[in-house]
Amino acid sequence: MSDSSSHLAPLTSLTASQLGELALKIKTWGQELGFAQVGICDTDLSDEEPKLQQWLDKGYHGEMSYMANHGMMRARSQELHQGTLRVISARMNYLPPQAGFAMNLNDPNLGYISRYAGGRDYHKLMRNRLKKLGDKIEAELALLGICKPNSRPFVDSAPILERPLADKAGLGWTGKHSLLLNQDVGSWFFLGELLIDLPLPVDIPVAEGCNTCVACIKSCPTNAIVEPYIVDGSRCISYLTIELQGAIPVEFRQAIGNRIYGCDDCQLVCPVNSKAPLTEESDFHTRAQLKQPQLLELFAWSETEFLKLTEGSPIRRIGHARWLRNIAVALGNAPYNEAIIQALVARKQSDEVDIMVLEHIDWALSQQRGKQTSNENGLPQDVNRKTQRVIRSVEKGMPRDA
Ligand code: B12
Ligand code: SF4
Ligand code: SF4
Repeated sequence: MSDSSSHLAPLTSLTASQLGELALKIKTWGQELGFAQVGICDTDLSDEEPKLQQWLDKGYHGEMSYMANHGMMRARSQELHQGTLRVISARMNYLPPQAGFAMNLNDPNLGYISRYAGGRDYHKLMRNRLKKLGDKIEAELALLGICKPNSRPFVDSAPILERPLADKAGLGWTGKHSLLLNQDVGSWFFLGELLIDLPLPVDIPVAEGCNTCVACIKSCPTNAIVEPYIVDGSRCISYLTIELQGAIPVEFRQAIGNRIYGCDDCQLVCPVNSKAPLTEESDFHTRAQLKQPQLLELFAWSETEFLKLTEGSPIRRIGHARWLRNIAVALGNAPYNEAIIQALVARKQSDEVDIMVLEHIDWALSQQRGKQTSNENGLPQDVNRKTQRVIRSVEKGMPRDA
């Protein structure tokens, strides 16, 4: 019995004009599947390899050992998925409606959760859509009598330099905060890729547009943007509250303020984000219980409640202990309040806290008691100044959400 695919012509039989038409269709299908933009680039990231190596040599990955594993494969998509000739890079907007940034950052009794994390986890949703894009390409080629291409979707799930690929594919430029941003839409988007063995025509990168602006560098609460375009991951609040397994170094605790899961400050002060569109995916809307949440309420969640209320959300992956650790730090940073002291003391008795969390609770208690005796209620001036600058720029630049 003959294999039906044996009647199909090889991929190499595609003409340049057929590949050009296919590239245009891929972009239209991408938008139909909910991506805001799709671009195409080749796999050559050899310019990035020495920069990635330097970043690792300086230890900027902290405890994120996955960043150092796999050698330079991260910059070599053709090694990650054999036969890859092109990367189809796609971005999806995630800014939820009623983000309420200013109100949230201004009230130290509320917990601030990065706006990418208040809804459903993006990984699965985007990977499924990229897989569908691959299916559409396959179906189109079948219509042309051409055999199946070899493609594979990725979203932050494998050793791959997503941001430099998206930069190369023309989706935006790399900002001084190291994220990708786009003149028309800002930076509130996720990235994902479809690796494919088709020699599609590539897109042209866009010119960098930060010019003389340094707002993100000046506003970063922990000075994690150590040079333009270079983030010391081990100082970033996103790392300290999400990636770091153990204790949060004391030197960063006050600067964390009320940010209990990730941080958006470098994007909040970015002038290019003033035009950012809201997401079209209701899955990325912030869940009711995570909108302007009271720290004391979140701190009272048992492990069972935490698991139930964060089901399907990226927050779940940090687990209950790190959740309590982060909230304890924020409670330590809140103004003196007897109810906070009582909640911290009560948590110490619960069997849900381990030694690591206990140490953070003790730190928070010492901060609260220090404020009780000194009548000083705020955080150090330099910490406050930066947060106030972020709040002012949200109020000025994003009136819709302030
Ligand atoms: C590890 C990681 C982190 C780490 C380290 C951050 C970092 N900047 O590397 C931590 C946990 C801190 C983090 C935080 C965040 N992350 Co993150 N993260 C990643 C991940 C998994 C890998 C990034 C990476 O490869 N880093 C390695 C370093 C070496 O790469 P790099 O920072 O881009 O460094 C390059 C530049 O320094 C450049 N360079 C050096 N010198 C110069 C000079 C010039 C002139 C230029 C132009 C460039 C340049 O060369 C280096 C190598 O390419 C990617 C997903 C992925 N698989 O790619 C998501 C990703 C980058 N993160 C993302 C997001 C959304 C965030 C947060 C906003 C989340 C939050 N709200 O808390 C923050 C933002 C912090 C920040 N300013 O970077 C998105 C970014 C989307 C976008 N619009 O760009 C990604 C792409 C995930 C996704 N699939 O959407 N993240
Ligand atoms: S996410 Fe926050 S801590 Fe991290 S680089 Fe941006 S401003 Fe700094
Ligand atoms: S804040 Fe300024 S320097 Fe930073 S990414 Fe935005 S435009 Fe570039």
